[in-house]
Amino acid sequence: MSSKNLSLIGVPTDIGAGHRGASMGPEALRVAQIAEKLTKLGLQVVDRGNLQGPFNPWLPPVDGYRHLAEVVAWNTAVHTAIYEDLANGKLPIMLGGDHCLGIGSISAVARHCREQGKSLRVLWLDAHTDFNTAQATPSGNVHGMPVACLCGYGPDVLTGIGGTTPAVTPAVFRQVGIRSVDEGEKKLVREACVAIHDMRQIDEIGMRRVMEQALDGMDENTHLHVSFDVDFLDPSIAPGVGTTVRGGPNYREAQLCMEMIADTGALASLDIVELNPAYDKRNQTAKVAVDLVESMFGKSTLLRG
Ligand code: Z70
Ligand code: MN
Ligand code: MN
Ligand code: MN
Repeated sequence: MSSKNLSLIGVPTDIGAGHRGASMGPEALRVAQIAEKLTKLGLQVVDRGNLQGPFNPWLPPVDGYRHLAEVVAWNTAVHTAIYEDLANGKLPIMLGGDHCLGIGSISAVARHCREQGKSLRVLWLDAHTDFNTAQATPSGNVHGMPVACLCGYGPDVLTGIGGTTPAVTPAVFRQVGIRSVDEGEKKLVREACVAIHDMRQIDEIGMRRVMEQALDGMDENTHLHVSFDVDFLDPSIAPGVGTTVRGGPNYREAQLCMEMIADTGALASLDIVELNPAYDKRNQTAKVAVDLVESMFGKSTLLRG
């Protein structure tokens, strides 16, 4: 792990979600001592507090999007904060908030990489591909659309955040843990050729080989961004999310995944999203998420390193 300073940025909103409560995610991660635990690993951590944005009006979708104006406002704030941290040599960790915020964070990371001549890899840990469009979405919830928006499929007000449309090409993504894709979304994500490592592949060849594939082809010039949707994890260890989908990685598989991320030494930015304390008990899901984030930053269990 490089000697980068970590910066925590809370984004307390559920503006793109289908259930209320992800707005409490940043505080739950703080209560689970994310800053203290990362500091104990020898990292420099500064908590920048929370970004601000519009209240969630909880209205039905309009033209295929729920709360589009508010989603734009939050993502614009995220983009600015993450871009600024990266420009200052920090390693930003976004404490979400729902996954629509990945539009702001990853567009900022992509802009930083363009300006620095770095290549970008985005590891998308999620039960969902999040590749819906206004036409394909069953819900209108923008947290089901960030990957499509980042690839240029979406409304101009979202695809244009950061100034370059598309923000990224589908080739930067490696999606791991996928097990819930809507019918229309399946067609879109296949046509875009997003690299998907679904649960069947994890079952068949194991997390180790899946992660070897997902991290393959990176070099010293690669900026690795991890977008960690907590619903990636099996609900038996992570019930505190809006949408549980059974059949996810268990604790040991997830831990190996995180350890292999640490081993690359390339991790340069991170989103932790979709944690929903309203569905949790005794903050256990936040604790598991923090524990796994420690592994992502090099906490090793045994005689390695
Ligand atoms: C569904 C939709 C979703 C969570 C993403 C679900 C999307 N594909 N749900 N993350 N928790 O409504 O687009
Ligand atoms: Mn940099
Ligand atoms: Mn997601
Ligand atoms: Mn998800």
